[in-house]
Amino acid sequence: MALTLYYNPASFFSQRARLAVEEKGVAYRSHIISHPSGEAIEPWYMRIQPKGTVPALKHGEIIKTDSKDIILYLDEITPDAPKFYPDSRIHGSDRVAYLTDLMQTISVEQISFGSLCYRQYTQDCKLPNRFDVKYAKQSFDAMGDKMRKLAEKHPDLRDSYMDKIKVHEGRDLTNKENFLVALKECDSIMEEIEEELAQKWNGKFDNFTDSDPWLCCDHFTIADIYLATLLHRFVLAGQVKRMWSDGKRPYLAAYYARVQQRKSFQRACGSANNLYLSVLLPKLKHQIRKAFPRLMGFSVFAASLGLAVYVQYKGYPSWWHNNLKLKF
Ligand SMILES: N[C@@H](CCC(=O)N[C@@H](CS)C(=O)NCC(=O)O)C(=O)O
Repeated sequence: MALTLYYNPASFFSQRARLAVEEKGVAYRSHIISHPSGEAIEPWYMRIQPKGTVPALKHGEIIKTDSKDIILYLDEITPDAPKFYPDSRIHGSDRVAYLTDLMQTISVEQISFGSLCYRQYTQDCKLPNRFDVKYAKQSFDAMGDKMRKLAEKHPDLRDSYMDKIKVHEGRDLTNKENFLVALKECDSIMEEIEEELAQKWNGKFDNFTDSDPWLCCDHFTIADIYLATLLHRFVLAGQVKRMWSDGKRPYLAAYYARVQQRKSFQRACGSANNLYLSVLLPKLKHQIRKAFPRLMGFSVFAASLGLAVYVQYKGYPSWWHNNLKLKF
């Protein structure tokens, strides 16, 4: 049975899930969720993912609604493939657990929103620049209003909408202090990872082959999924200079260069900084999907009207008679 992955190409947590499915090479259907159109809070999606976030994975009746759970589930359904989360018999498995938990503490959303709003702390930021604190607050308020209306209209989803409103109200993604703290915490985590890579690669910075280890093990694990997507986020958020460039953390730089060669990474993250592919196309697709019943209705109406006008002035077309002859 095919998997369906609901995601947005520009979303950080979606990239984790996508990188994982691409790594496993399992067949999956893509359903892109358009955030700007509010698709993630539409009732049909809230019934799949009550938190209204991406990613979500559907496999028959089974639904996974968190990127880490999706990664673990992929391990479960591919018992013969190397494990993202290897068991204790595999050398380096303890480091996988430790570094994954460590990277899980990074507030990536705070860093993304902070980089959008406080450009002075970024360099070559690739995130859309029409975004600022005022715009962010207006969008969050508008989303809150929309969710209140949806909660009234769909009593079965009321609790999910109210929980989501609470989550939104309880966080302050545009707070400058929180952003700077998150960056600082990230700095020290990147330092630990640099040391880990230094031990593993011991002076090797390029010409990697399949026999060279990844962050913790000989194969690509969940820790690599977390690190690869994180480094990619730093690129988009204009944080490369701070995190690894100019010889600051040469192993991290080498890691990013190496992971960029990986097909799975290119497929999972490649379109994230393409405004057309990651924002405009999903928005257009969503609008067409939504307008489809109306478009169909309008087309049938316009065709019938055209035919009626034609018949009025020119009589029945020949194919009409032919069809009638065939029938009777
Ligand atoms: N813990 C979740 C987090 C998912 C998440 O927060 N996704 C973001 C996109 S990167 C989202 O959908 N945010 C929209 C919102 O919070 O309303 C996971 O790991 O999948």
